[in-house]
Amino acid sequence: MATIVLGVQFGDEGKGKLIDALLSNGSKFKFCARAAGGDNAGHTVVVEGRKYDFHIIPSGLLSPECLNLIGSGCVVNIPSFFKELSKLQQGGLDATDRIFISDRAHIVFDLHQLADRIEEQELGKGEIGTTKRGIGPCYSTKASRSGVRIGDIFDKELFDGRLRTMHDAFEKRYGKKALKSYDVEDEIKRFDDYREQLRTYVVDQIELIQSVEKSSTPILIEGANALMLDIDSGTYPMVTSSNTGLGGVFTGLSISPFQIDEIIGVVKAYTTRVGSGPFPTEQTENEIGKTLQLVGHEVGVTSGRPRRCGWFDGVLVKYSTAINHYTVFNLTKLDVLDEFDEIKIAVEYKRKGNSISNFPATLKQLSEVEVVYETLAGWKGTGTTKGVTQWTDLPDNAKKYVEFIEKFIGVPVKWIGTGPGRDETIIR
Ligand code: 2SA
Ligand code: GDP
Ligand code: MG
Repeated sequence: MATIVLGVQFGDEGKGKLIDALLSNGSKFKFCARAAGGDNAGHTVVVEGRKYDFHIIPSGLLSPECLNLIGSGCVVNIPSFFKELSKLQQGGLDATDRIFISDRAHIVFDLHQLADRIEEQELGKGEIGTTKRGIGPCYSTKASRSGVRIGDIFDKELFDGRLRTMHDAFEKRYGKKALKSYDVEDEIKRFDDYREQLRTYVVDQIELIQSVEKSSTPILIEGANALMLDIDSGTYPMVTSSNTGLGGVFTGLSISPFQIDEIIGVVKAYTTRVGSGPFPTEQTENEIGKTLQLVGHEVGVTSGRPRRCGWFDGVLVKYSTAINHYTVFNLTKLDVLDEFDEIKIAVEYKRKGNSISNFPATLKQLSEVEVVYETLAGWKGTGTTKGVTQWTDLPDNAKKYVEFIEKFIGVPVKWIGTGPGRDETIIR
Protein backbone atom coordinates (compact mmCIF):
# COMPACT_ATOMS: atom_id res chain seq x y z
CA MET A 1 0.00 0.00 0.00
CA ALA A 2 1.35 3.40 -0.90
CA THR A 3 0.34 7.02 -0.48
CA ILE A 4 1.81 9.64 -2.77
CA VAL A 5 2.19 13.29 -1.74
CA LEU A 6 2.61 15.69 -4.67
CA GLY A 7 2.93 19.45 -5.08
CA VAL A 8 0.03 20.88 -7.09
CA GLN A 9 1.37 24.32 -8.05
CA PHE A 10 4.96 25.64 -8.32
CA GLY A 11 6.36 24.02 -5.17
CA ASP A 12 6.61 25.04 -1.52
CA GLU A 13 2.96 24.24 -0.87
CA GLY A 14 3.90 22.65 2.48
CA LYS A 15 4.53 19.04 1.45
CA GLY A 16 7.13 18.57 4.20
CA LYS A 17 4.64 19.48 6.92
CA LEU A 18 2.07 16.99 5.63
CA ILE A 19 4.67 14.21 5.34
CA ASP A 20 5.67 14.85 8.93
CA ALA A 21 2.03 14.83 10.07
CA LEU A 22 1.37 11.56 8.21
CA LEU A 23 4.38 9.99 9.89
CA SER A 24 3.82 11.20 13.43
CA ASN A 25 2.08 9.57 16.41
CA GLY A 26 1.81 5.86 15.74
CA SER A 27 1.69 6.27 11.99
CA LYS A 28 1.19 3.21 9.79
CA PHE A 29 3.97 4.39 7.43
CA LYS A 30 7.37 2.90 8.12
CA PHE A 31 8.96 3.65 4.76
CA CYS A 32 9.33 7.04 3.07
CA ALA A 33 10.85 7.57 -0.37
CA ARG A 34 11.81 10.41 -2.69
CA ALA A 35 11.41 9.65 -6.40
CA ALA A 36 12.82 12.66 -8.24
CA GLY A 37 14.77 15.91 -7.94
CA GLY A 38 17.79 16.76 -5.85
CA ASP A 39 18.82 19.25 -3.19
CA ASN A 40 17.03 21.98 -5.14
CA ALA A 41 13.95 20.94 -3.17
CA GLY A 42 13.44 22.45 0.23
CA HIS A 43 10.98 21.50 2.94
CA THR A 44 10.69 23.28 6.25
CA VAL A 45 9.04 21.29 9.00
CA VAL A 46 8.33 22.74 12.43
CA VAL A 47 8.09 20.19 15.25
CA GLU A 48 7.55 21.36 18.82
CA GLY A 49 8.76 24.82 17.89
CA ARG A 50 11.95 23.44 16.34
CA LYS A 51 12.60 24.07 12.64
CA TYR A 52 14.12 21.39 10.40
CA ASP A 53 15.14 22.02 6.79
CA PHE A 54 15.22 19.11 4.35
CA HIS A 55 16.61 19.18 0.83
CA ILE A 56 17.56 15.76 -0.57
CA ILE A 57 16.85 13.70 2.54
CA PRO A 58 13.22 12.52 2.85
CA SER A 59 11.29 14.24 5.67
CA GLY A 60 10.48 10.75 6.96
CA LEU A 61 13.71 10.98 8.94
CA LEU A 62 11.69 12.94 11.52
CA SER A 63 9.83 9.78 12.42
CA PRO A 64 12.12 7.49 14.48
CA GLU A 65 10.72 4.23 13.10
CA CYS A 66 10.71 5.22 9.46
CA LEU A 67 13.21 3.99 6.85
CA ASN A 68 14.03 6.52 4.13
CA LEU A 69 15.05 6.05 0.52
CA ILE A 70 16.45 8.47 -2.04
CA GLY A 71 15.22 6.78 -5.19
CA SER A 72 16.88 6.14 -8.54
CA GLY A 73 15.07 9.08 -10.19
CA CYS A 74 16.86 11.48 -7.85
CA VAL A 75 20.14 13.27 -8.41
CA VAL A 76 22.40 13.42 -5.38
CA ASN A 77 25.09 15.90 -4.46
CA ILE A 78 27.20 13.88 -2.03
CA PRO A 79 28.84 16.71 -0.02
CA SER A 80 25.44 18.36 0.30
CA PHE A 81 23.87 15.04 1.42
CA PHE A 82 26.43 14.64 4.22
CA LYS A 83 26.10 18.30 5.24
CA GLU A 84 22.32 18.04 5.47
CA LEU A 85 22.54 14.77 7.37
CA SER A 86 24.97 16.16 9.88
CA LYS A 87 22.79 19.27 10.45
CA LEU A 88 19.73 17.11 11.03
CA GLN A 89 21.70 14.88 13.40
CA GLN A 90 22.89 17.95 15.30
CA GLY A 91 19.21 18.91 15.54
CA GLY A 92 18.64 15.66 17.43
CA LEU A 93 17.55 13.23 14.68
CA ASP A 94 19.00 9.72 14.74
CA ALA A 95 19.71 8.58 11.19
CA THR A 96 21.54 5.33 11.93
CA ASP A 97 20.53 2.58 9.47
CA ARG A 98 17.49 4.62 8.36
CA ILE A 99 18.62 6.41 5.26
CA PHE A 100 19.40 4.75 1.93
CA ILE A 101 20.37 5.92 -1.55
CA SER A 102 19.65 3.97 -4.73
CA ASP A 103 22.79 2.84 -6.52
CA ARG A 104 21.08 3.93 -9.75
CA ALA A 105 20.63 7.58 -8.72
CA HIS A 106 22.91 10.03 -10.53
CA ILE A 107 25.62 12.09 -8.86
CA VAL A 108 25.57 15.88 -9.04
CA PHE A 109 29.17 17.05 -9.24
CA ASP A 110 30.65 20.49 -8.60
CA LEU A 111 31.15 20.43 -12.36
CA HIS A 112 27.35 20.32 -12.86
CA GLN A 113 26.89 23.22 -10.45
CA LEU A 114 29.40 25.30 -12.35
CA ALA A 115 27.67 24.45 -15.64
CA ASP A 116 24.34 25.50 -14.08
CA ARG A 117 25.78 28.94 -13.25
CA ILE A 118 27.32 29.32 -16.73
CA GLU A 119 24.08 28.30 -18.48
CA GLU A 120 22.09 30.81 -16.44
CA GLN A 121 24.61 33.53 -17.36
CA GLU A 122 24.37 32.55 -21.01
CA LEU A 123 20.58 32.96 -20.87
CA GLY A 124 20.91 36.48 -19.44
CA LYS A 125 17.49 38.07 -19.04
CA GLY A 126 15.89 34.81 -20.14
CA GLU A 127 17.39 32.89 -17.22
CA ILE A 128 15.34 30.11 -15.64
CA GLY A 129 16.13 31.30 -12.13
CA THR A 130 17.45 27.90 -11.08
CA THR A 131 18.64 27.10 -7.59
CA LYS A 132 22.13 26.72 -9.15
CA ARG A 133 22.47 23.28 -7.59
CA GLY A 134 23.51 21.68 -10.88
CA ILE A 135 20.19 19.88 -11.28
CA GLY A 136 19.61 20.64 -14.99
CA PRO A 137 23.16 19.78 -16.11
CA CYS A 138 23.04 16.54 -14.06
CA TYR A 139 19.78 15.37 -15.64
CA SER A 140 21.29 16.39 -19.00
CA THR A 141 24.30 14.10 -18.55
CA LYS A 142 21.92 11.38 -17.37
CA ALA A 143 19.87 11.70 -20.57
CA SER A 144 22.94 11.89 -22.80
CA ARG A 145 24.27 8.74 -21.12
CA SER A 146 27.45 10.40 -19.91
CA GLY A 147 26.43 10.67 -16.24
CA VAL A 148 27.94 8.90 -13.25
CA ARG A 149 25.73 6.92 -10.88
CA ILE A 150 26.06 6.35 -7.15
CA GLY A 151 26.89 2.67 -7.72
CA ASP A 152 29.83 3.69 -9.96
CA ILE A 153 31.62 5.25 -6.99
CA PHE A 154 32.71 1.82 -5.75
CA ASP A 155 34.66 1.07 -8.92
CA LYS A 156 37.38 3.71 -8.70
CA GLU A 157 38.79 3.14 -12.16
CA LEU A 158 35.41 3.39 -13.83
CA PHE A 159 34.35 6.36 -11.68
CA ASP A 160 37.51 8.39 -12.30
CA GLY A 161 37.40 7.62 -16.01
CA ARG A 162 33.77 8.65 -16.44
CA LEU A 163 34.23 11.89 -14.49
CA ARG A 164 37.33 12.81 -16.53
CA THR A 165 35.42 12.09 -19.76
CA MET A 166 32.54 14.26 -18.56
CA HIS A 167 35.00 17.04 -17.77
CA ASP A 168 36.52 16.82 -21.25
CA ALA A 169 33.08 17.07 -22.81
CA PHE A 170 32.16 20.07 -20.62
CA GLU A 171 35.40 21.82 -21.63
CA LYS A 172 34.36 21.40 -25.26
CA ARG A 173 30.86 22.70 -24.57
CA TYR A 174 31.61 25.59 -22.18
CA GLY A 175 35.25 26.38 -22.97
CA LYS A 176 38.33 25.89 -20.78
CA LYS A 177 38.23 29.51 -19.58
CA ALA A 178 34.73 29.23 -18.17
CA LEU A 179 35.72 26.08 -16.25
CA LYS A 180 39.09 27.28 -15.01
CA SER A 181 38.00 27.41 -11.35
CA TYR A 182 37.23 23.66 -11.49
CA ASP A 183 39.84 20.95 -10.97
CA VAL A 184 38.61 17.49 -11.91
CA GLU A 185 41.45 15.78 -10.01
CA ASP A 186 40.38 17.59 -6.81
CA GLU A 187 36.84 16.32 -7.23
CA ILE A 188 38.16 12.79 -7.82
CA LYS A 189 40.22 13.06 -4.59
CA ARG A 190 37.18 14.19 -2.60
CA PHE A 191 35.32 11.09 -3.77
CA ASP A 192 38.20 8.91 -2.57
CA ASP A 193 37.08 10.02 0.91
CA TYR A 194 33.34 9.69 0.26
CA ARG A 195 33.74 6.17 -1.15
CA GLU A 196 33.96 4.46 2.24
CA GLN A 197 31.65 6.92 4.04
CA LEU A 198 28.93 6.17 1.52
CA ARG A 199 29.06 2.40 1.56
CA THR A 200 26.46 1.82 4.28
CA TYR A 201 23.92 4.16 2.64
CA VAL A 202 23.86 2.67 -0.84
CA VAL A 203 21.31 -0.01 -1.72
CA ASP A 204 19.76 -1.86 -4.60
CA GLN A 205 16.40 -0.10 -4.56
CA ILE A 206 14.66 -2.84 -6.53
CA GLU A 207 15.37 -5.44 -3.85
CA LEU A 208 14.58 -3.03 -1.03
CA ILE A 209 11.18 -2.00 -2.44
CA GLN A 210 10.32 -5.58 -3.30
CA SER A 211 10.92 -6.61 0.29
CA VAL A 212 8.96 -3.61 1.61
CA GLU A 213 6.04 -4.48 -0.69
CA LYS A 214 6.21 -8.14 0.26
CA SER A 215 6.00 -7.33 3.96
CA SER A 216 2.97 -5.08 3.25
CA THR A 217 4.68 -2.10 4.89
CA PRO A 218 2.68 1.00 3.95
CA ILE A 219 4.86 3.34 1.87
CA LEU A 220 4.81 7.12 1.80
CA ILE A 221 6.18 8.79 -1.31
CA GLU A 222 7.36 12.35 -0.89
CA GLY A 223 7.05 14.50 -3.98
CA ALA A 224 9.58 17.26 -4.53
CA ASN A 225 9.00 20.54 -6.38
CA ALA A 226 5.58 20.38 -8.08
CA LEU A 227 3.59 19.62 -11.20
CA MET A 228 3.96 23.06 -12.77
CA LEU A 229 7.76 22.57 -12.64
CA ASP A 230 7.56 19.12 -14.29
CA ILE A 231 9.83 18.77 -17.33
CA ASP A 232 6.93 17.48 -19.47
CA SER A 233 3.79 19.04 -18.00
CA GLY A 234 5.11 22.25 -16.42
CA THR A 235 5.62 25.69 -17.92
CA TYR A 236 8.48 24.50 -20.14
CA PRO A 237 11.26 25.67 -20.39
CA MET A 238 10.78 27.45 -17.06
CA VAL A 239 10.76 24.17 -15.17
CA THR A 240 13.11 21.88 -13.31
CA SER A 241 14.66 18.96 -15.15
CA SER A 242 12.82 15.99 -13.65
CA ASN A 243 9.34 14.50 -13.74
CA THR A 244 7.97 15.99 -10.55
CA GLY A 245 4.46 14.70 -11.23
CA LEU A 246 2.82 11.31 -10.84
CA GLY A 247 4.79 9.79 -13.74
CA GLY A 248 8.09 10.45 -11.99
CA VAL A 249 7.02 8.27 -9.08
CA PHE A 250 7.04 5.19 -11.30
CA THR A 251 10.24 5.93 -13.19
CA GLY A 252 12.05 7.07 -10.04
CA LEU A 253 10.96 4.26 -7.72
CA SER A 254 10.34 0.67 -8.70
CA ILE A 255 6.93 0.68 -7.09
CA SER A 256 3.88 -1.18 -8.27
CA PRO A 257 1.10 1.12 -9.56
CA PHE A 258 -1.36 -1.33 -8.03
CA GLN A 259 0.01 -0.44 -4.58
CA ILE A 260 -1.22 3.17 -4.79
CA ASP A 261 -4.28 3.90 -2.72
CA GLU A 262 -4.07 7.67 -2.23
CA ILE A 263 -2.62 10.56 -4.24
CA ILE A 264 -2.59 13.61 -2.00
CA GLY A 265 -2.23 16.96 -3.74
CA VAL A 266 -0.72 19.62 -1.51
CA VAL A 267 -2.11 22.95 -2.66
CA LYS A 268 -1.53 26.39 -1.21
CA ALA A 269 -4.58 28.58 -0.55
CA TYR A 270 -2.91 31.13 -2.88
CA THR A 271 -0.07 30.72 -5.38
CA THR A 272 3.69 31.23 -5.13
CA ARG A 273 6.53 30.74 -7.54
CA VAL A 274 10.28 31.09 -7.08
CA GLY A 275 12.42 31.64 -10.17
CA SER A 276 11.32 32.98 -13.55
CA GLY A 277 8.41 31.86 -15.70
CA PRO A 278 4.72 32.43 -16.32
CA PHE A 279 2.43 33.15 -13.39
CA PRO A 280 -1.00 34.32 -14.59
CA THR A 281 -2.40 35.29 -11.16
CA GLU A 282 0.79 37.02 -9.98
CA GLN A 283 0.42 40.04 -7.67
CA THR A 284 4.10 40.36 -6.62
CA GLU A 285 4.40 44.05 -7.42
CA ASN A 286 1.33 45.25 -5.53
CA GLU A 287 0.14 45.33 -1.92
CA ILE A 288 -1.68 41.98 -2.26
CA GLY A 289 1.49 40.18 -3.34
CA LYS A 290 3.60 41.96 -0.76
CA THR A 291 1.18 41.02 2.04
CA LEU A 292 1.11 37.37 0.95
CA GLN A 293 4.92 37.30 0.78
CA LEU A 294 5.33 38.91 4.20
CA VAL A 295 2.56 37.14 6.13
CA GLY A 296 3.30 33.79 4.47
CA HIS A 297 7.08 34.14 5.04
CA GLU A 298 7.50 33.24 1.39
CA VAL A 299 11.26 32.82 1.10
CA GLY A 300 13.03 29.92 -0.68
CA VAL A 301 14.36 27.27 1.70
CA THR A 302 17.29 26.41 -0.56
CA SER A 303 18.25 29.74 -2.08
CA GLY A 304 16.77 32.30 0.33
CA ARG A 305 15.05 34.06 -2.59
CA PRO A 306 11.73 35.83 -1.96
CA ARG A 307 8.90 33.89 -3.62
CA ARG A 308 6.59 35.62 -6.09
CA CYS A 309 2.99 35.61 -4.81
CA GLY A 310 -0.52 35.77 -6.27
CA TRP A 311 -4.10 34.57 -6.01
CA PHE A 312 -5.24 30.93 -6.13
CA ASP A 313 -5.39 29.82 -9.75
CA GLY A 314 -8.30 27.42 -10.25
CA VAL A 315 -7.49 26.92 -13.94
CA LEU A 316 -3.94 25.87 -13.15
CA VAL A 317 -5.04 23.59 -10.30
CA LYS A 318 -7.59 21.90 -12.58
CA TYR A 319 -4.83 21.30 -15.15
CA SER A 320 -2.54 19.89 -12.45
CA THR A 321 -5.36 17.60 -11.27
CA ALA A 322 -5.95 16.30 -14.79
CA ILE A 323 -2.34 15.08 -14.85
CA ASN A 324 -1.74 13.95 -11.28
CA HIS A 325 -5.21 12.55 -10.54
CA TYR A 326 -5.29 13.68 -6.91
CA THR A 327 -7.72 11.71 -4.81
CA VAL A 328 -7.68 14.28 -2.03
CA PHE A 329 -6.22 17.71 -1.22
CA ASN A 330 -4.28 19.19 1.63
CA LEU A 331 -5.09 22.92 1.38
CA THR A 332 -2.28 24.78 3.15
CA LYS A 333 -1.65 28.25 4.55
CA LEU A 334 -5.30 29.27 4.82
CA ASP A 335 -4.24 31.40 7.81
CA VAL A 336 -2.20 33.67 5.52
CA LEU A 337 -5.49 34.91 4.00
CA ASP A 338 -6.82 36.11 7.40
CA GLU A 339 -5.88 39.71 6.63
CA PHE A 340 -7.81 40.17 3.38
CA ASP A 341 -11.21 41.89 3.00
CA GLU A 342 -11.80 40.02 -0.22
CA ILE A 343 -10.07 37.10 -1.87
CA LYS A 344 -9.89 36.26 -5.56
CA ILE A 345 -9.76 32.94 -7.34
CA ALA A 346 -8.94 32.54 -11.04
CA VAL A 347 -11.80 30.62 -12.65
CA GLU A 348 -11.18 31.10 -16.35
CA TYR A 349 -8.50 32.13 -18.86
CA LYS A 350 -9.25 34.19 -21.93
CA ARG A 351 -7.07 34.92 -24.93
CA LYS A 352 -7.87 37.79 -27.25
CA GLY A 353 -11.22 38.11 -25.53
CA ASN A 354 -12.20 34.47 -26.00
CA SER A 355 -12.51 31.91 -23.27
CA ILE A 356 -10.03 29.05 -23.57
CA SER A 357 -10.66 25.60 -22.23
CA ASN A 358 -7.07 24.36 -21.89
CA PHE A 359 -3.97 25.42 -19.98
CA PRO A 360 -1.74 26.80 -22.77
CA ALA A 361 1.48 24.96 -23.57
CA THR A 362 3.68 27.82 -24.75
CA LEU A 363 5.16 30.74 -22.86
CA LYS A 364 3.85 33.13 -25.51
CA GLN A 365 0.28 31.89 -25.20
CA LEU A 366 0.54 31.99 -21.41
CA SER A 367 1.80 35.58 -21.50
CA GLU A 368 -1.32 36.55 -23.47
CA VAL A 369 -3.74 35.04 -20.99
CA GLU A 370 -6.34 37.33 -19.39
CA VAL A 371 -7.47 35.96 -16.06
CA VAL A 372 -11.14 35.97 -15.06
CA TYR A 373 -11.56 36.07 -11.28
CA GLU A 374 -14.33 35.17 -8.90
CA THR A 375 -14.23 37.46 -5.86
CA LEU A 376 -15.11 35.93 -2.51
CA ALA A 377 -15.65 37.81 0.74
CA GLY A 378 -12.81 37.44 3.23
CA TRP A 379 -13.27 36.68 6.93
CA LYS A 380 -11.25 39.57 8.30
CA GLY A 381 -12.97 40.97 11.38
CA THR A 382 -15.14 37.87 11.85
CA GLY A 383 -12.47 35.58 13.31
CA THR A 384 -9.17 33.96 12.58
CA THR A 385 -8.12 30.65 11.08
CA LYS A 386 -4.67 30.79 12.73
CA GLY A 387 -4.00 27.61 14.67
CA VAL A 388 -7.61 26.37 14.30
CA THR A 389 -7.87 22.56 14.48
CA GLN A 390 -11.64 22.03 14.06
CA TRP A 391 -13.65 22.71 10.89
CA THR A 392 -16.52 24.04 12.97
CA ASP A 393 -14.24 26.72 14.50
CA LEU A 394 -13.43 28.31 11.15
CA PRO A 395 -15.07 31.64 10.28
CA ASP A 396 -18.00 31.10 7.87
CA ASN A 397 -16.30 32.80 4.92
CA ALA A 398 -13.20 30.66 5.40
CA LYS A 399 -15.40 27.56 5.14
CA LYS A 400 -17.00 29.01 2.00
CA TYR A 401 -13.55 29.60 0.48
CA VAL A 402 -12.52 25.98 1.07
CA GLU A 403 -15.85 24.68 -0.24
CA PHE A 404 -15.58 26.84 -3.35
CA ILE A 405 -12.18 25.32 -4.18
CA GLU A 406 -13.43 21.80 -3.49
CA LYS A 407 -16.40 22.23 -5.77
CA PHE A 408 -14.56 24.11 -8.51
CA ILE A 409 -11.74 21.56 -8.79
CA GLY A 410 -13.78 18.50 -7.86
CA VAL A 411 -11.34 17.09 -5.30
CA PRO A 412 -12.22 16.83 -1.60
CA VAL A 413 -10.13 18.85 0.85
CA LYS A 414 -9.25 16.55 3.73
CA TRP A 415 -6.54 18.55 5.50
CA ILE A 416 -6.43 22.33 5.97
CA GLY A 417 -3.24 24.03 7.14
CA THR A 418 -3.74 26.85 9.62
CA GLY A 419 -0.12 27.46 10.64
CA PRO A 420 3.37 26.00 10.20
CA GLY A 421 3.31 23.86 13.36
CA ARG A 422 2.66 20.12 13.26
CA ASP A 423 -0.64 20.52 15.12
CA GLU A 424 -1.91 23.55 13.24
CA THR A 425 -4.08 21.47 10.93
CA ILE A 426 -7.77 20.69 10.49
CA ILE A 427 -8.55 17.10 9.51
CA ARG A 428 -12.04 16.63 8.08
P1 2SA B 1 16.42 23.92 -10.76
O1 2SA B 1 17.39 24.42 -9.72
O2 2SA B 1 17.07 23.60 -12.06
O3 2SA B 1 15.55 22.82 -10.27
O4 2SA B 1 15.45 25.17 -11.06
C1 2SA B 1 14.52 25.13 -12.12
C2 2SA B 1 13.22 25.81 -11.72
O5 2SA B 1 12.62 25.07 -10.65
C3 2SA B 1 12.37 25.91 -9.55
N1 2SA B 1 12.61 25.22 -8.30
C4 2SA B 1 11.89 25.43 -7.19
N2 2SA B 1 10.74 26.11 -7.00
C5 2SA B 1 10.27 26.14 -5.73
N3 2SA B 1 10.89 25.58 -4.66
C6 2SA B 1 12.05 24.91 -4.85
N4 2SA B 1 12.78 24.52 -3.80
C7 2SA B 1 13.33 25.54 -2.90
C8 2SA B 1 12.35 25.83 -1.77
C9 2SA B 1 13.66 26.77 -3.75
C10 2SA B 1 14.53 27.84 -3.16
O6 2SA B 1 11.78 24.89 -1.25
O7 2SA B 1 12.12 26.98 -1.42
O8 2SA B 1 15.03 27.78 -2.05
O9 2SA B 1 14.74 28.82 -3.92
C11 2SA B 1 12.57 24.76 -6.16
N5 2SA B 1 13.63 24.12 -6.67
C12 2SA B 1 13.63 24.40 -7.99
C13 2SA B 1 13.42 27.04 -9.71
O10 2SA B 1 13.07 28.20 -8.98
C14 2SA B 1 13.42 27.24 -11.20
O11 2SA B 1 12.31 28.02 -11.56
P1 GDP C 1 7.42 22.16 0.56
O1 GDP C 1 8.61 22.37 -0.32
O2 GDP C 1 6.17 21.92 -0.22
O3 GDP C 1 7.66 21.13 1.60
O4 GDP C 1 7.18 23.52 1.31
P2 GDP C 1 8.26 24.47 2.00
O5 GDP C 1 8.67 23.88 3.31
O6 GDP C 1 9.34 24.86 1.04
O7 GDP C 1 7.40 25.78 2.22
C1 GDP C 1 6.23 25.80 2.97
C2 GDP C 1 6.41 26.77 4.15
O8 GDP C 1 5.15 27.04 4.71
C3 GDP C 1 7.25 26.21 5.29
O9 GDP C 1 7.96 27.28 5.86
C4 GDP C 1 6.21 25.65 6.27
O10 GDP C 1 6.67 25.68 7.63
C5 GDP C 1 5.09 26.62 6.08
N1 GDP C 1 3.75 26.07 6.22
C6 GDP C 1 3.29 24.84 5.85
N2 GDP C 1 1.95 24.76 6.08
C7 GDP C 1 1.57 25.96 6.59
C8 GDP C 1 0.30 26.51 6.97
O11 GDP C 1 -0.74 25.86 6.88
N3 GDP C 1 0.33 27.80 7.43
C9 GDP C 1 1.45 28.54 7.51
N4 GDP C 1 1.37 29.79 7.96
N5 GDP C 1 2.65 28.06 7.14
C10 GDP C 1 2.70 26.79 6.68
MG1 MG D 1 10.02 23.83 -0.76
